[in-house]
Amino acid sequence: MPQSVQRRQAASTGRRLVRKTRPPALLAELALRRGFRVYQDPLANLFIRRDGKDGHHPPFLIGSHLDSQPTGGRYDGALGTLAAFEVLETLEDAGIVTDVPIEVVAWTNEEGSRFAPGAMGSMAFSLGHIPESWQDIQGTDGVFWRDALAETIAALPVAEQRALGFPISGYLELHIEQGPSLENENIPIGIVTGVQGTRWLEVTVAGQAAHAGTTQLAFRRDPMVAVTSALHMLYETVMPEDDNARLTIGRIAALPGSVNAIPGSVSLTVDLRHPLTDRLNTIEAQVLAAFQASAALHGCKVDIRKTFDMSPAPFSKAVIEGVEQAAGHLGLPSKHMISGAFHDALYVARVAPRAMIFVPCRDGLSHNEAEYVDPEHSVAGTQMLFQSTLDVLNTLAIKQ
Ligand code: HGY
Ligand code: MN
Ligand code: MN
Repeated sequence: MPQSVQRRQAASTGRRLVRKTRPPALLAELALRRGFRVYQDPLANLFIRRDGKDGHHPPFLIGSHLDSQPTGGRYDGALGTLAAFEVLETLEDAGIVTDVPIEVVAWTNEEGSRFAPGAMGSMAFSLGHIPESWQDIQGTDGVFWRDALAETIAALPVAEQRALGFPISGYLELHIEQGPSLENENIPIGIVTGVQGTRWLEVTVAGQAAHAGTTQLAFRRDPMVAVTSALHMLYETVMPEDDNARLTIGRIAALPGSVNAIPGSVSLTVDLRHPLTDRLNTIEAQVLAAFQASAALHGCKVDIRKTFDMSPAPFSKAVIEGVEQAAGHLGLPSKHMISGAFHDALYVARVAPRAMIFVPCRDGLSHNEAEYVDPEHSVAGTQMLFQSTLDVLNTLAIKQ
């Protein structure tokens, strides 16, 4: 059958496949067609394995995540996961047999938007167990995490089950920068040397629900007043006073949420970021003090829960060297940089040598449906992931 007909048939099968399956199942299906092994662990982390000569050597992992944000884009996580699969296919097509197995990984719940904390898949993988406290986690939609996890695992019967956490020889992740610096400097490749720290707080200020029309100021215990004055103070100080600090209130809700009732309580999320742990500690203390003082002033009570605490972490010198070599081999301009976003590579950092590769995204926009990557940057990033995988196996002195 002529190649052109084969290609047309493969394309139409691919389109049919895409219409009917969810991303993990689609990726698993494509992997099985190529003869790769597909595994899933108790956190629904998805692994696609291409064996090497020495099947007993811990695999080298490349990948990212497939989950997204409520108004997420098409590249955050997906680019790194699909590029990793492309690397596996290219090794297969080129008949390159690495000594060590190479596995593509798609980590579960990197975003943490529906179920906090983020990076649950890579966190549990690095811990080697599922934290007991996770059994009670409820999503923003009220669904229990444990039920959503069971459903996700059941939705991929083609995957072989494997234990949570196993030795790996290294990890590389391609990701969009999610910021403007590469695009502004017209540099196609970022060599990521570390990730800043992240903390999430859930704040609930409780006052007294009352009638909006009949309750004079002196009789109000209005949590919305307490919250807005605390936020005003924090917005005026945290980021204006420290260029590296990030403070974001992404979710806020007033209960009972009636137009003519003073709220009984106001709940909100706080996302704090900084490259330095002691600055994160100072800013977190500032946030707590602001809400406590403002709640007391307005006759309210405040409850603050920390739902995520990801310390800043550097990436590995040997892996960074491999990525630098790859940029040299490919003649691609690059620059070292710290990641403003957190990534699964941060938790993998606890169990293996690792680094990341960034490519620009238009206007630095991410966590937005307008997220976009020029095709030339997707290609450059994927070539970098391929070449870096081979070069890093060298710099980590892992036989190829
Ligand atoms: O929030 C983050 O930094 C990541 O994009 N999930
Ligand atoms: Mn991501
Ligand atoms: Mn993201």
